[in-house]
Amino acid sequence: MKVSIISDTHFGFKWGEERGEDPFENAKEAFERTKDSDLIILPGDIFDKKIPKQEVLDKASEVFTIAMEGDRTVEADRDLGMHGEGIPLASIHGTHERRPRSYTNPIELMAKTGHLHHIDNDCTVFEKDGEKVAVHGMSGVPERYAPKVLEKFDPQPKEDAFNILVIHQSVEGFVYTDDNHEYLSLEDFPEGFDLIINGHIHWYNLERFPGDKPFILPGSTVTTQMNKVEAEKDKGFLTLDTEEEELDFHSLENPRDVEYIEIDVDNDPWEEVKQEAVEELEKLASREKKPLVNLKIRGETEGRVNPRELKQMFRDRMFLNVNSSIDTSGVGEKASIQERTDPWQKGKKILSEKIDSELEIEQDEFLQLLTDGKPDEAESVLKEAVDE
Ligand SMILES: [Mn+2]
Repeated sequence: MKVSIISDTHFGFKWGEERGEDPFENAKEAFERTKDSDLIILPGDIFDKKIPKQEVLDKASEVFTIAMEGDRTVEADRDLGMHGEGIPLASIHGTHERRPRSYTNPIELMAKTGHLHHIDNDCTVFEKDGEKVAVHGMSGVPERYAPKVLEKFDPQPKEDAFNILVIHQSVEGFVYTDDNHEYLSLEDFPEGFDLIINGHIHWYNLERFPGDKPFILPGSTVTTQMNKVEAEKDKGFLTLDTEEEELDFHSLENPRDVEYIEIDVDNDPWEEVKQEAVEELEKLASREKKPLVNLKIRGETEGRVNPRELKQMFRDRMFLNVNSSIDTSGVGEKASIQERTDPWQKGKKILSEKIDSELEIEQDEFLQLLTDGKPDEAESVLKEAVDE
């Protein structure tokens, strides 16, 4: 069976801005180039926001339609509802789409309207000419719950099938920094799967396939963060031939380039440093699509670094990010900056400090209910936790 994997398309990312079309353009190419698939797997973060704008849903449905116009060559072991035509899109929802239980997330909505098939802590078996592919899906959950949710889900490989487990989490060894999170680790995954696909992490990595724990990262189709690891790897999608056990990465033909420049300085005057930066930046300034450029100035300069001056100079030719003091290669540090400024994160932190650590409540859900003006429902979540 020919299975394609398209992950983290992030529809709605930078919506309304110059880069707002990037997620759609990139995903369209991936969908067009996988029209000969029997099955397409979407490992989450298909949308960038849990409540996408109508225009984003509208444009996303156009992308899904590309697959729905393909040939249905497989049969499923369950009723796929309105998603009855074309190449089945087997999707989990990611951390960006996740909403509390009583709310509808965009993947659920798209499943109800027949645009895709949602697999949530469940398994659907697809069959073509006697060959079976079992897709087991665990949607994204807050990291610290992931080991428990996976244990409870306890997916078991189906006999006589090619078994694929699809998740959307941080996994130890595949995240930038250790910021005291409890992550899933490779040992947590059950044995016997032919392939474990993890969305969420935006650069591809196929090194562990084949193997005992064939854990792979398809990466995203669009750049959402300017960090070094992401800059070094292409954006694209995967194709899998389940009979030949062949897995291939395909680079997108025309994505926006990401460049990372580092300049080391040792108390040099800013004017000199600027000159060097301009020379480097000029080399990247005539691309068809304005590239994303991360300029890092390492060390002290004599006189103040003036990033605005550089940004202004290149504003029509690139998206420039100048970094002179904070290392953006580590997400941990980024997260700590966010923590200081994002009221949602701040609220969550206070909440988690105040709530007894023994209480197993989903703080995202609890906070969402409170901010949505539903204190009664929030209270019942809390009561449920106390009763347990
Ligand atoms: Mn993502």
